[in-house]
Amino acid sequence: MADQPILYSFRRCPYAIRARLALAAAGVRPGRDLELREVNLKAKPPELLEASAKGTVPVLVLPADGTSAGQSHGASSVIDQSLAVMRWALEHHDLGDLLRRADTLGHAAQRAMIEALIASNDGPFKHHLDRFKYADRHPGADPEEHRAAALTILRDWNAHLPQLGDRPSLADLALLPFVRQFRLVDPERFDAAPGLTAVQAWLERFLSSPELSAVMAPPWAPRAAWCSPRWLYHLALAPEWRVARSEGVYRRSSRGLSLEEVGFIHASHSHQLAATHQRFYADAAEVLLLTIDPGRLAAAGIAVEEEPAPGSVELFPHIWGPLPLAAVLAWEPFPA
Ligand SMILES: N[C@@H](CCC(=O)N[C@@H](CS)C(=O)NCC(=O)O)C(=O)O
Repeated sequence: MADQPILYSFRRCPYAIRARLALAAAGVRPGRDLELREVNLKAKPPELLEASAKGTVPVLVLPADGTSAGQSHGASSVIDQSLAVMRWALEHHDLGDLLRRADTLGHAAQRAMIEALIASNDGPFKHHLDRFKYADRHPGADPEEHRAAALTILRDWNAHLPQLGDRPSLADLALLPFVRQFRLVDPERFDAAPGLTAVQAWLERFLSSPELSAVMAPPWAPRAAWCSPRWLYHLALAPEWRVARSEGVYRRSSRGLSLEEVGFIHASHSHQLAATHQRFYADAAEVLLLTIDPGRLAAAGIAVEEEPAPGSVELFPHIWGPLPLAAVLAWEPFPA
């Protein structure tokens, strides 16, 4: 496991989707050929930020002897742009000739068109998509103006896509996740938009394709975020967490026991979570997983001790004091 490539990914991110599509097309299988780490973008694991400080997904971390592509990062190398991940995957294995490398008549022109389409997507189309989809994040932007500008680009693609032939290319994998996102803002209007027959049919094929389904489901897209061994975890009951959020501090130790009764708050390391859940919470409703940053506990003056659970030699992290909300990076239903 340790010398497998690691892919940091986020299920719905179009950049991560295109990377997963290319890796899957290259025959890569999570679990067998790489370790997939689904990321919560609101609580990025320190391992991701150490590999690539800019903190975007996808990021592919290759073991020392993986390849010379990407930036050197200690013993491993890191590819932190989705297109570079796609090219890395397909340069190793490109059965369908998605890169159009075969020396066939017309392929040089197709390669140039692939580049042009990707530049158009990653530049202007993405710009307008963001301002149409997330108008609230772009004060002053008129979403309708940006929708119209995006449609103009799509009409241009509508004229050019047929020239890439029937077989999928790198451009299909690179563009489709973004067109999918554009459609999702207002599917009915997209489907009724004139002058887009080829693009609409192209997207429809993609939406019902096994290739897309495969990368939107486990093992390519787990429902739960990866648990870092650098963080601590605590299982909480939703009503008790709600009380904590209103009071500003969490004071439960374990199921049915308070911090005052026990003296410390029980917690788990990532590898202990499943067993802790099984042992104490399997029959509980509304269980939440709290992700705790031990650095923030230390900053708040709260000690964490590794101590054996009663009747066991296994060491668990014990939080010796009330849990400040600021040390909780994320909470989500558990199991996801
Ligand atoms: N140029 C990058 C862009 C990747 C990107 O922006 N990903 C988004 C998610 S779709 C991200 O990670 N954003 C960071 C955040 O939301 O904090 C690539 O092609 O990989």
